[in-house]
Parts: sequence; structure tokens; C-alpha cells
Amino acid sequence: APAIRLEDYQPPLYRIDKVALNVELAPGATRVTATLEVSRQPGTEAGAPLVLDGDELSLAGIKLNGEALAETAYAATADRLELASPPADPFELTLVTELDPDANTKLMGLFRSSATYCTQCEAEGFRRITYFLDRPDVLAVYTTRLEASKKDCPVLLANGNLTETGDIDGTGRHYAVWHDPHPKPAYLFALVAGDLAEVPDTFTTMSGKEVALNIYVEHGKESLCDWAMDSLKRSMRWDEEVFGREYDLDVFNIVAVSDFNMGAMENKGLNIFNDKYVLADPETATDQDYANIEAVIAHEYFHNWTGNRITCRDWFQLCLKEGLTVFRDQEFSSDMRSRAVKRIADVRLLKSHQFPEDAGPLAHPVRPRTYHEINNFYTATVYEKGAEVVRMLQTLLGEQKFRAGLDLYFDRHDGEATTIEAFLSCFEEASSTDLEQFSLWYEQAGTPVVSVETEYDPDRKSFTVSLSQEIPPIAGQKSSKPAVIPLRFGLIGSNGEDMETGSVEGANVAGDVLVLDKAHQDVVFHNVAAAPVLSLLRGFSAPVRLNQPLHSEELLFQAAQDRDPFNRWQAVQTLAMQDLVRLAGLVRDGSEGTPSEDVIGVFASVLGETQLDEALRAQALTLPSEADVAQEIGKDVNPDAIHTARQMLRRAVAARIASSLVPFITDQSAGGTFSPDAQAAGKRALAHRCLHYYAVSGAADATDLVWSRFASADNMTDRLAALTLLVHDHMPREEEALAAYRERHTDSSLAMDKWFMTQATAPGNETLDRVKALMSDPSYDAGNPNRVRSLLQSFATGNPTQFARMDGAGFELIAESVLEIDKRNPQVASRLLTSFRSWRALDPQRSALAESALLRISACENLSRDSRDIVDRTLQ
Ligand code: BAL
Ligand code: ZN
Repeated sequence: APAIRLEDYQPPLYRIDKVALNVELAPGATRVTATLEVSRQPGTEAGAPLVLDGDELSLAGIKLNGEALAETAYAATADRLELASPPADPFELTLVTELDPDANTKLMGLFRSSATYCTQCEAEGFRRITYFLDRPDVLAVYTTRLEASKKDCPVLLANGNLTETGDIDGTGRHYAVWHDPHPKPAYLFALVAGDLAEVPDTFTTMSGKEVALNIYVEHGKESLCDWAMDSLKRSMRWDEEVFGREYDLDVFNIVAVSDFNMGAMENKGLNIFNDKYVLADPETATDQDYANIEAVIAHEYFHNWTGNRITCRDWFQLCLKEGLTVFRDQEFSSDMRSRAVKRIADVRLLKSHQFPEDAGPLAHPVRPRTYHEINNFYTATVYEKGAEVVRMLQTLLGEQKFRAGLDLYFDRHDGEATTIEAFLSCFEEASSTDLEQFSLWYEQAGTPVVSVETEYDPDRKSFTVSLSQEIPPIAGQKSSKPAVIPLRFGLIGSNGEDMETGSVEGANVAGDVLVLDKAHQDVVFHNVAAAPVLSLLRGFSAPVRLNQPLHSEELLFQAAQDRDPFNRWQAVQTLAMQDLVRLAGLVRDGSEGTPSEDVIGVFASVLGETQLDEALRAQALTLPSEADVAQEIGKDVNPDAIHTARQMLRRAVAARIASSLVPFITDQSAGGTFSPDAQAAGKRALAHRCLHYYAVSGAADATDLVWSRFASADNMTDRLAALTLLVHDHMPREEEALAAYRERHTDSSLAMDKWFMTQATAPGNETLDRVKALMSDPSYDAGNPNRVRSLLQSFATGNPTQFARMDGAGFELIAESVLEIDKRNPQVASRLLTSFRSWRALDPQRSALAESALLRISACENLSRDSRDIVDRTLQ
């Protein structure tokens, strides 16, 4: 199929203002009657053909204005319905389709998860329910009547407000009618029917309206919803307080299902969630799970304004809703927790997921210009880099003007399907700022590299910062233009304080933000009393790679003194990274090497920095991941050498701090009952970091201590941290721990996902056979996306030495699995396939093995469009 291109965008010829759906649910055979009110758009010629989208549909009936339509008047295939010459006047089109939700293994459109009927329509799932103008710029008011067996499906839900319910006498069936007054694109349609437990609550909005809140889960899981409900209420309040956004229906429903391709979906008034982002109690959820639930609940809720009330004109504009909504959920979590720790976590995610995407064959702009399969563009670039672009806008304009721009956007575009251009115009107008150059952030792929040199002139008391920027060439983008890069900075004096300076030449500087907007810029600070250390990119103010050659003394100074907690953390990371790259090179070449004393010292001192909160210290004590080091090395990557280097540094740090660790490890439970709040979680995180070092410190009681943390843990966070050490460090009681964990959690699918993941990510040659064996384990379910991801995706993305084994068996396993899964669920398969994206950066032997695995996938003729698109681009 030809690529779809942004420049080819044409408005729809027809509009569909109202949709009435009657969905008669039954196992194996569900009947959908859709009545569409269709009219010509202004400018459309009378009689212009009406072409509706379908996907694997079969048409069982068609009427026009209530009359059966002659067979010659239309043509229907599985993926298209055309009326050759529809009436000139508005008309009503009634379509009947028959579906088999039980056979829908793609989990797009209407499917069943366990026994529950549910839908996923973003991006193009509605066309698997009925023929439609399935594009986000066709907005309709939906009325949905659901009918099902009362016994099997006591709960019947759809978008909007409930308007009617009733029994259908003598049939054992019942119905419910839902009406959503807000016009919406088809991708926001949803229905749910099943035998679910309801967890109710209420929320009073800022204008005093009471909203009924419900979370629906499988019976028996009601007690696992407290945190999600609490997060929802905090999100609703926060969006009122921070952005002035109020909820707009009588009811807000959330349904948790166990088989779901995405994390969650923001359907109007009826969010459907992967249960991983709803269910939590201390026994089965980690602190990270609690934080994720809080963030995803918020994210989906925030979409009500950024996504639903104002949606995208076309799928190229996906970042319009996703980047902005991620920015909003990041801000929410920052307000709920420690801002610095949240920022570090977000930047880690950006660097580990988005940077490699942006540097490899799957690189694309935040707003892509072309796609074959839109499902493959729910990427870290659209989401995470998209959020960074919004954050830069806030940094450049300042909070007040940013808020004014956003208010204008909400005012002006409410009820519309719009574009990035319209979004940026609101900020231009509200702040009187020209954002034309800034808009390049949406157009250019690749991560800019900002190079920095500095020079202090003691006679003139001037400090010159020479800056340059460049995006390295990537596939499909040979050259680039200079971007607008806000660089937050400070000039640190010898006492650790930020220095005051005189005037600045060569760049726009407002407060502590310097704007780099040319290829090269020399920025001169006058009246600088003494040579400072330049702390640049504070708070990671732009998604760039910083190439700032700092001496280790300067980094050590920054690590100890920087007033910006982010850059303090960054300095520690940079020191560790430099040493890891050096060590990995030595290991690869078969040479001897030992970790740097300075680096060991810096880690040792972090532990004692009691003025920093525990979560921050835990982050600072976390070495760059193996994947991070691989990325830094960039070419000829040897994952075994990186693994060895990282273990060397870990052991050296451990040996140095061994004697200080125990109090941190045992202190954590002082507090009594478990609380998921950020402070308690921070204490646990630091304890786990300490345990992580203690395990390899050589202390005589290391195994006993790790085992006892595992055995006595009264919450999942502690239990999983200890289990991971036992398994990943192959400690003596590894097997016993895995068996005990399984025994304890066998009934919790989410807890069992962690059991699979822990084993899949264990370094060591035996892991491959273990993963293969686990694929035949009775608890493995190839139809459950979470389970597939927990075993195979985590092997491919979280186990660099085993995925890239020298015998090619890691790549082969994933290639075979992609081919197998692709037949059932293309979205899960193509996502797994993206784990090959950095194959060209591997050393020649490994990259040849990866290439042959990719070619094997590519040779398969009936690959899904999703996987075909990824494999073609990865090989290009
Ligand atoms: N819209 C797809 C799921 C999400 O980003 O919320
Ligand atoms: Zn989203």
C-alpha cells in the first residue's frame, strides 16, 4: 500500500453529525446496526461518491432513508463501502454488520478480554465495528444502545451519560442506552459489557456539579482500586486548579481489563485500562506501579480536554494530544511527588527510549510527514519528545504566557479537530512571540548535539561560551536547520553559589535561560569575578545531547555543589558514564583496567548526603544502564564488555561502601504500615540501592541478608527488589526464591508478569533456555499482551547480552516469536520487532546476526502491515 502523507491531507467530502448504534451482543455473533446522519460538506458536489472505511467487516444489511438499497447502488468489501451517487440532501444511512468478538485476537475494534466485551478504537478500530468515515476530523454525537444477556453482562457501558435501561421481556436479555452530547471522532467511541464489580465514588467539580465516578473490575478485585480512585480524584482537582479545566459529563467510568494492547485509552467518559495501570495493593504492586498508575490515570483523565474536547485533525497531529497530555501528566506527578526526582526519571526514560529511536532507522519527527501504519507511531518520539517540546515552549515563554497561550487554545479550538499550527498560533498570539523557528522541533527528526567550549579572560573579567548545534545525519534527513534551544544555566563560583554577572552579549538571556538559535553562537558574560564552572542544560531544559568537555575535577565539583539537583545527578552520571565507556573499551580489547577512584569516591559520598532526599540519592547511586552505555559508545557495541565493565564498577563501589550500607537496608521499614507515598517509596528505593551493592560487596552475610529481605518482605516493592538480586546475581537461593514467589502469587496475573520478567532479564547464558521453557509454562499465555511483553519484550529490550548473543540465538528467538505473534496480534508483534532498532550500532558479528534475523522476518510474505512497516524501515 502507498504511504499516507501529510501533504495529501484533504478535508472529508461528507460529514456524519449523528450516530445511533444498536449493538446486540452475543458470543460468536454480535450484530451492530449503525444509523448515520450524513450530509455533504460545503463545496462537495452533489452525488460525489461516499467512501466509508471498513476492516475485516461483512455487511449484513443497508438502508438509505429507511429503504433497502439496490445492490447496484453500493459496493461493499471487507475494507470499504462505497455509495456511488448518494443523495444531494442530508440522508440517513443504516448499516448492519455482524462481528465475532471472540475471534478478534488483534484486540482492535470489539473484542473479549476474559468474558468482558470491550473496544479499542484508536487509531482505526471503529472501522472494525461498522463502516464509517474513520478519521479524527469527522465528529459526531453518539447514542449507543447495548443489548446483552442479563446474566452474562449485568454491566452495560458506553460513552456519555446513561439515559435508559430496561429488560427485554421473556428473553433474559436487557439493554442500556448511553448518550454522549459531545461530538467526537470515532476513535473515542467505546463500549463495555460484562459481569464486573463496581467501585463507586463521587467528585464535586469547581462549579459544584457532582460527578459519579466508577471503576469496574473483575469481581474480587474491588479492594485493588483505592489508589486508582484516589489518583483520579486528585487528577480532577489538579486540572481545575492548575489549568482551569472542569469535567463535563455526569459520570466518569474506568474499566480495567487484562488483555489490552495499550496502557489505557481515553474514550470519552469511559476510559478503558490495561488492568496493570489500575490494580494495586502493597502485596502485588511496586512503588513504581503505584507511580505509573497515578500517572496513567491522570494522563487519560487529562485527555478529556487535550485530546477529546480538542482533538487531532489527522493522525499526523498525534503529538498535539499526546505530547501535551504527557507534559500535563508529568507536571501532575511532579506536583504530587518530588519535582527533581520526577524530572530525573522522565529524562532517564527519554534518553533510554527516545534517543535511540531518534538515532536509528525508526527515527521520525515529532510530527511525522508520512506513515504506512499509524499504530507504529505511538512512539517515544511522539509522546516523550512531544512533551519535551511543550516543556521548552513553557521555558521559553515563561509560565504566565504559556498558560495564557494554553487558555487561548482551549477557548478557540474547543470542539474542533485541529493542528500543531493552530496550537502554536495561540502561543504566538498570547505571548507576541514568533514561533516559526521553534516549530522546527515538530518537523526535524534526530537529537541535536550541542557542543560547548568556554574561556575565561581574567583581565577583562569576561567569560565566553562558544555554542554550536547540529543534528547528525539520519536516514531520510541529510541536513537540518538550527533549532531554538532553551538552555537553563548557572555560572557556579568556587563557593558553590551561582555567580552574579554583568551584561551578556551574543544570545537572548532571560533569567537563567539562554536561547541558542543559531548554528554557532559566542555568548560573552561580562563582569564575571572569577572563572566559573558552567552548569548548562539545568533541569534538562531541552532534549539535546550535550557535548561539554568538562574535566573530572569540574564534574566532581558539580556533583557536590550544583544548586540544580538535576545537574548534580547528571554530573554523577557523566562521571560514571565516562568510566564505564573507558572500562568497556579495555574489556573489549582484553586489557586490564580498574574503575576510577574518583568515581568510586563520588558514589560513596552520595550515600552520606543526608540533606538530599532518599529518592534522589537512590537515583544518583544508580549506574547508567547497559543500554545507556551502549548508546553512549554508539558504534561497534559489544554488550558483553559493557556488562562486565558495569559489574566491575558496581563491585568496586560496593566494596568501598559496604560498611555503611546495612543501616540503610534495615532502616526502611521503620514507619510501620505500608504507604505508597513518595517519601516512603524514596526510603525503599535507597534501601534497595544499598542492598544492590551489598549483594556484591563480598560481605560474608550478603546472601543471607538478601534472602532475609526477600523472605520477610511484607510488600511487593521489597520482595521484587530482593528477588531480582537473587536471580540476576545468581545467588545461592535463586531457585528457591522463584518457587516461593510463584507459590505466593500464582493467582495474581500482574504479580506473575514480574516473575516472568525477572527471569527474562537475568544476565547469563542459561537465560535463553529458561525463556524458551517459560514459553511452554502453563502460566504463559501468548494471547495476553502483558504476558508476552513481560517475557519476550523484556528479554529483547532488558537483556542486552542475551538478546545479542554471539550465537545469534537471542535474535532468532525474537524473530520466531515476532512471526508467530504477528498472525494473532500485529500490534504486539511490531512493537516486539522494534527491539532490533539499534542493530547497526552493534559490532560487525552481532549486527550480521541481527540482520539475518531481520531478513528472515522480512522474507515472510504474509506479514501484517504493522510488522512489514517496522521491518522494512529497520532494514533500510
Ligand atoms: N491515546 C492512546 C492512549 C494514550 O495515549 O492515552
Ligand atoms: Zn495519551
